[in-house]
Amino acid sequence: SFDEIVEGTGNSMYSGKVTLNTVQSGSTWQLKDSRGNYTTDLGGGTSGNGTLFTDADNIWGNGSSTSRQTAGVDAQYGAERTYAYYNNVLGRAGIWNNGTGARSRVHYGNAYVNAFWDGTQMTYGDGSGNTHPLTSLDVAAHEMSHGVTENTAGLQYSGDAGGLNEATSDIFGTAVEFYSSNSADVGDYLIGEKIDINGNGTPLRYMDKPSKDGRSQDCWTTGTKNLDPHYSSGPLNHWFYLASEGSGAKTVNGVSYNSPTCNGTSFPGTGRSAVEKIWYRTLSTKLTSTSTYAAARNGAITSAVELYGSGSAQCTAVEKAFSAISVPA
Ligand code: ASN
Ligand code: ZN
Ligand code: CA
Repeated sequence: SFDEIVEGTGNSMYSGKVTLNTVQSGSTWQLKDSRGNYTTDLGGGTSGNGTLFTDADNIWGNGSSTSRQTAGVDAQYGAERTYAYYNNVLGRAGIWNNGTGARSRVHYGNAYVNAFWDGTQMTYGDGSGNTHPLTSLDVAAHEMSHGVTENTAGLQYSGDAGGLNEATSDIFGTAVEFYSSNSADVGDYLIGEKIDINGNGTPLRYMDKPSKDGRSQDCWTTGTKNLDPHYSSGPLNHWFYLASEGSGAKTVNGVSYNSPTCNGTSFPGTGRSAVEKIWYRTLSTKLTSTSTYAAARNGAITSAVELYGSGSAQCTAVEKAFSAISVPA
């Protein structure tokens, strides 16, 4: 018998009913796509590769944590959509740019409230009460983007570079969410709005005004380098929002934002799609492991010139947005 790639149906926790690419092997299906992205069940363990999810009817999960397949559906959907985004939008064939997918492991530990990339694979905890797996699309794409950063600029996880590293994951986590926007999970400039990690319905991070989380910076300072990367990411997240959407109040996909500038300027955005391409070019051709916010500014402006020309609206927005987060020329 031959294995065959087919289309399956997933009842996800956070993204509604989704299409998955699965492998049919005789009369069972595997949670695996044609690139080799696949998802395994750790069953509460914390080591090993886990057990590949299989199914008898190619309809996966029930949209709730009462089915152990459900977290697998969201993780696999995240891997497939993230692969598709990098491949189709940025021309990168996956994390390693060699056409191969990655393993995702779910049900890590007991009530583990985190998800992580470890250099080879994705791992997801089940969240508080084992009922809120950390598998929303923005979080999954965030974690996989750590793999992309590791295989491009190689930004270290401390100093200014640590903040650039974390923000890069938030930027592409958000880009993948917009790329796959549906009624269950609309594209937004919030991180982790579906996983209720704070227990009160608030998201983990806000790109329009990062300080709304109570810890992240809106504006770069000489002290940014001393913060945890999840807070020194604030200025670059703010830059991405400002360059894309512009300063001030705006509603996108029904979500309202109000983004202040650090220098009192007002300016329009140039659209997310250009800013994503500019930032990916910066990450993959301009930055190194110890790059600073100043290097990010210079690299992004050079990338915008290369992609869109000097004096282009895209270049102007990138420049104004860096000045607006207090990274000087
Ligand atoms: N989920 C966290 C992150 O991607 C894990 C970590 O602290 N590295 O940033
Ligand atoms: Zn991260
Ligand atoms: Ca989001």
